Amino acid sequence: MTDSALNPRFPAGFLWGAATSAYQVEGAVAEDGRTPSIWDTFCRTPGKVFQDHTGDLATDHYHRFRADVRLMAGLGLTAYRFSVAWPRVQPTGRGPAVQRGLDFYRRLADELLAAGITPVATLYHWDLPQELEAAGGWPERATAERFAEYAALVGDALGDRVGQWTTLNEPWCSAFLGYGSGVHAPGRTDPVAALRAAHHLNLGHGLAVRALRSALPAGTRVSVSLNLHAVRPLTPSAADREAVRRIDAVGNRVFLGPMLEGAYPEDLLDDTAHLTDWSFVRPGDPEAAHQPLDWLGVNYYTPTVVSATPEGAAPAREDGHGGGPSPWPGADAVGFHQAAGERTAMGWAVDPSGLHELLTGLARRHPGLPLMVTENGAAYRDEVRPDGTVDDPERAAYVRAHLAAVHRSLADGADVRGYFLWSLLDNFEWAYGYDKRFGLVRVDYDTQARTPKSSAHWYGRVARTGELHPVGEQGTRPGARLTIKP
Ligand code: IFM
Repeated sequence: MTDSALNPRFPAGFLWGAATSAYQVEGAVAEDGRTPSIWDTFCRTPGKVFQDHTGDLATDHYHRFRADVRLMAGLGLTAYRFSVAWPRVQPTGRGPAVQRGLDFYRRLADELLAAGITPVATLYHWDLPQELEAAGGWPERATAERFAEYAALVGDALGDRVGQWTTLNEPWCSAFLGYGSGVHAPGRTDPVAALRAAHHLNLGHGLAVRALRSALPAGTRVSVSLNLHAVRPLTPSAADREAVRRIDAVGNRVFLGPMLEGAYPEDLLDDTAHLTDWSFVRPGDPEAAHQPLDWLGVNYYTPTVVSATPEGAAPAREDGHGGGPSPWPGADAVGFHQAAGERTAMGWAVDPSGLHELLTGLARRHPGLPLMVTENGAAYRDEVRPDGTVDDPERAAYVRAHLAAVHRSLADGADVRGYFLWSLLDNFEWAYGYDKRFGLVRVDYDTQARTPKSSAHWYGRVARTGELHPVGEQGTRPGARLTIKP
């Protein structure tokens, strides 16, 4: 048997992508009319971000996108998922669009199409215009309405070039890390504001899907990307299984319920009844959030292990900094634990079975709904060798194991259409600043030189062949070993 007969093979047309988001890579925060987002403000609040790092320059993708597209093409990637910066195209969050801002995304999409790479645009990856936060932010209904107007503007401008869209990236983080635990912008710590934000993100998603559908040509695919939690009990006890139910409600079904089924789960309403009566949900809202989707984006990194009591457990926060208010309204008594085994530099356990569990679970509950892994990847402490190269077999092994889980999910009936590795480039990792590197491509932050790591060459080979080669079988392509210097 040849090697290739042993390698799992993915279906023809499977999208092999990498992902980024605007604030994490673009830089150029004050160019061409862009105004501050909540992340610009948060980064300037002392103590919120590692060493007070900011996204001011990030990876300078705004100016270097052509070289970055060449890198992707050189590797053999077939899709690129990027996000549109709301404060770049509609600086105050209302009113007409700024053409210079939209032009950047037009040029980016054109460059991708010319290189044979499918553009996948995310409308919102956490960079709310600061003016909208000043007016109340996501806890206010008006923000959902503004989001739909923004979606229409972007859809009108890019619909002729971009055929795949996702409305929100990880609304759980926007609502519960942004307004609950406060470890993300805007840094508020109010559980009721977090629940209100979750609802207005659900509503904003639904209104934006409608707005996109009327702005986009027929056949355009529209979706949302959720960071779903593969929740497991620490022990088989009934109490720990009850903790799983609570976290599944406020971690997953708070979005899956309205978006895919048109209703909030009754148990979530009961768990949080001591905090709010949910009267901010108006009649017809859950139905408005429930719009037909062409696929569902799943972002997955590590499982979530919970117990009935917090004793001996890590604080109920996902960012690993410890302490502080909980991002889980109605689940104060739940303890969080690290899954056993190897960890990434984020301290997250490596466990691809969680991805299989999510994909096959969704396929069972929502038959006929195509799925896309819109994020998966790992931060490691990469070392640059004296010759400037980076060998990161642990990242390739992480990705390979998760791709094997995707392959098993396909065999088990999940209709998975593509995989987007997080991330194309080392970039601004939110509260961790530039301390954590998720990239396939090393970025030297002093010079902005890009160097594909060994994982990039390995992943490129997988993308070019559609086969899950063993780690270490890199294969090369002209240009793929290139270091792009500033
Ligand atoms: O960097 C983030 C991304 O912005 C959203 N999903 C998780 C990634 C890694 O933490």
